[in-house]
Amino acid sequence: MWDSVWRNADIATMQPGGEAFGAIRDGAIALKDGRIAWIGLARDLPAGNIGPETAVHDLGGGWITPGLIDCHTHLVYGGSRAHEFELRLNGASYEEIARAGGGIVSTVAATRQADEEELLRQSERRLRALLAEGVTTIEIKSGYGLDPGNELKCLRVARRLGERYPVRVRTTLLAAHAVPPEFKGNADGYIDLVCREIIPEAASSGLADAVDAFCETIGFDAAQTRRVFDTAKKHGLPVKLHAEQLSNMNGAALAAEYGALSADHLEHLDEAGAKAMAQAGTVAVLLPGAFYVLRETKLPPVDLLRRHGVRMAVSTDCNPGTSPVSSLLLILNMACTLFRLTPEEALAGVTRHAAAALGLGESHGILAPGRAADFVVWDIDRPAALAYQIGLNPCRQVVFGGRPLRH
Ligand code: DI6
Ligand code: FE
Repeated sequence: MWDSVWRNADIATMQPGGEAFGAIRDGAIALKDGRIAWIGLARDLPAGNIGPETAVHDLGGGWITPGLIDCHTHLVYGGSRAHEFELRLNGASYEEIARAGGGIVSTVAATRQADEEELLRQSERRLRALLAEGVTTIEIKSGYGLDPGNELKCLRVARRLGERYPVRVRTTLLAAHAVPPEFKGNADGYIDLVCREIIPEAASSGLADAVDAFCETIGFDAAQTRRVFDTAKKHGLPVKLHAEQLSNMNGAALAAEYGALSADHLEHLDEAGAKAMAQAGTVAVLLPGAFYVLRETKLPPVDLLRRHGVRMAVSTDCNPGTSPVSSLLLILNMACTLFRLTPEEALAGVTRHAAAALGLGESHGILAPGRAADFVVWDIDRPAALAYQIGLNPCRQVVFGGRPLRH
């Protein structure tokens, strides 16, 4: 017997290749043990599996989508960078602030100073804002600790958020985010520490699900990135990369060479990088929040990615510097308005493509039998409304692992 049936709504399954959004008009979903047991037209629902214990929910209209997936966040960090927001409004560039000891390094001080409980308290309010908008899976990076103890502290906080809230958390070690003050001028020495201590400990403790790096003029170069990737692979961890954000360092091609789950930002991506990503199946994670906050002018080459069939995800990049954004619905709008994605591409970017960017492409991000029963009921008249309206959260009900959440 099924645990529950949800009917009398339209369903955007996000299955590719058929109807737009994989739509099933006037559909029904049946759930069993936290998974989807059946999905289809309500008129075809096999009644034989509905027993006295089956909870039947008549939704009275609206749309159902897969639970939203925010696949690139730096959500665990201490402090605020609002003062830098003011500096940038007075003309200072992101790079200038970083070189003057601000930027990532200033958040590092605040993150190191905060103990685990305080870091959890500061981070959970950002998580709660995302969950209120239907996020059911989230990636959370480290990257503001920049030493073994503090990097693992950030990953522990990320894991604890997944235990404390109804959300699937995938953690990513981003120790190679910036050179910490104690290694100023000695990036290679810091990469030694990352490879000899931090990655092995993050892997052996089970605290990291993947490893990331910031390959950029103000981050790490290709050789240093390669060392991080080699160590990650040695410890059985998949990789992803902040690539081509402010310049072209052929980071996307390097990520593709390592079979990276994703290459992220990509404003400066060229055709060679797009081709390499397509061949490797590496997902392009587009981050319009950072583009908007930095007032970038170089758009990521969406047409190039389309032409080469590179899957595109979109995400908040929630971080205190370049994307202090805790709204994935706003990012949907920015992906369309700024990057010219279609609403269907944008919604795929926070469902099936975001799942693929986290290595969850076989189990999440599409509503189909056998997959996770993570979905959202929205008060909208069409899926495009999720990208269209700003500041009006149409989330009516979230179901996580088959369990309806109190809203
Ligand atoms: N690129 C970004 O935009 C963020 N990290 C990265 O590698 C910025 C993080 C910060 O400014 O705190
Ligand atoms: Fe980022």
